[in-house]
Amino acid sequence: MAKNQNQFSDGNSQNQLYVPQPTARPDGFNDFSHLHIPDVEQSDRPAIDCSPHDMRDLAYGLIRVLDDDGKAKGNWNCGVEPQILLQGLKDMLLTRMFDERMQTMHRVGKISFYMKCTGEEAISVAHTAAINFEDMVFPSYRNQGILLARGYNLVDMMCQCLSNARDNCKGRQLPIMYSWKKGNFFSISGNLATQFSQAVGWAMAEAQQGGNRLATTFVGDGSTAELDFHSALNFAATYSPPVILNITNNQWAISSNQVIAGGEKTTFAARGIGFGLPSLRVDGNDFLAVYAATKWAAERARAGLGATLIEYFTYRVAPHSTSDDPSAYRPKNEEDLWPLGDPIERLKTHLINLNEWSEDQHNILIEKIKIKLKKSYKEAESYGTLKTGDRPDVTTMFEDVYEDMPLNLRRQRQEMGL
Ligand SMILES: Cc1ncc(C[n+]2csc(CCOP(=O)(O)OP(=O)(O)O)c2C)c(N)n1
Ligand SMILES: [Mg+2]
Repeated sequence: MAKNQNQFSDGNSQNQLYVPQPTARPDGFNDFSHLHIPDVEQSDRPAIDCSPHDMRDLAYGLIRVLDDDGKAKGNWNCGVEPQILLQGLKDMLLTRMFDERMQTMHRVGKISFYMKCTGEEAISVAHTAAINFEDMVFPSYRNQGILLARGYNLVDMMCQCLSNARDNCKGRQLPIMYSWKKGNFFSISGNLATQFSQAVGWAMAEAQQGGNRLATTFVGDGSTAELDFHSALNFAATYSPPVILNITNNQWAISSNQVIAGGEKTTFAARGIGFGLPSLRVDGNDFLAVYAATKWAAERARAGLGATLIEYFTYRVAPHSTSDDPSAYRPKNEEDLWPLGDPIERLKTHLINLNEWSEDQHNILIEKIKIKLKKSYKEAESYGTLKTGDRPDVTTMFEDVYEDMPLNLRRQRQEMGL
């Protein structure tokens, strides 16, 4: 390899350390023209029992259904009923507006932290539409769209972020680290990628017990560098449990570009090939493509054919969290140049083309969601905010982990005089 600006050495040895760099830094310009975006009609749709070896190209291409004019085309166009698409549009819009509302609540000091998923709404929402409510989700922290698409109570979601008296996590979790048992949504873990092995283990148990539910789990591009990700793939390939392993490649892991997690020389979907897993790379901003790929993986899992790895190619439009400032590490407005567009706008255009939707209906929906969010927030705030209201009782911090409290915890509680 020729020496270039990414290579570092102490000057005395032959060896050089290569450190990949993002395409552009804040003082530069990135229009993503280096990306290869294949035509919508280019990807084959294999049978669900296709051997992973015979479908390797799908890990390097990009499954797309919606073209630039909002028309559905190609082998992955599975003719989804308009009702499902309309519900998807509503859920994506609710997700985006929920995020905006909560971000504002952070700015005025009502919550301590927030994470938006702007630009990534189709991944959570279309995926949820393509599986069953009974299927078990092991999420990342950027999958609030799954909760909203499954109909989780808005007030409960807000109370978790407010860490108030109605917070079902009793103030023990960071805001946005939701948990919804009845919604088959496993508690979000702050330790990146642990959910991958948990999902595979859960799916192995489900298979062993002869159940027909599947597990689905999400990690980010950066989190694929964690060992849990690789051990999960190994177990998933070995035991063929009913699990969908999803990677959201939104190009960034806080300030580290996806090249630092190994995305420069291959795709994240291609990680599956070495393990013998069927692997798909999908346009994450295309609701219909996410839906079709998920359906394919779910059918495969339910037919007893095992796990599928899916990479969703997208862009993290918002900062990593309310603690982050992307202007320190990426060009301003890079998100506007993302070549795969905005998932909400793309589905909206498609539905307008089908005469199933209109600009007027869209604007009315926005107003309705605004009112619903305002009303829900008012109610949530009545249970307290970061600065006001009741907190869960301090004694509760010893509860809920063990059925019978072990001696060490009982002693600690006594030390507190309780
Ligand atoms: C094991 C572990 N290492 C590091 C962190 C700190 N951390 C939290 S989020 C994050 C970035 C993850 O990026 P990515 O996986 O791409 O997901 P995204 O935020 O883009 O959705 C890091 C490094 C953590 N929470 N857990
Ligand atoms: Mg990321």
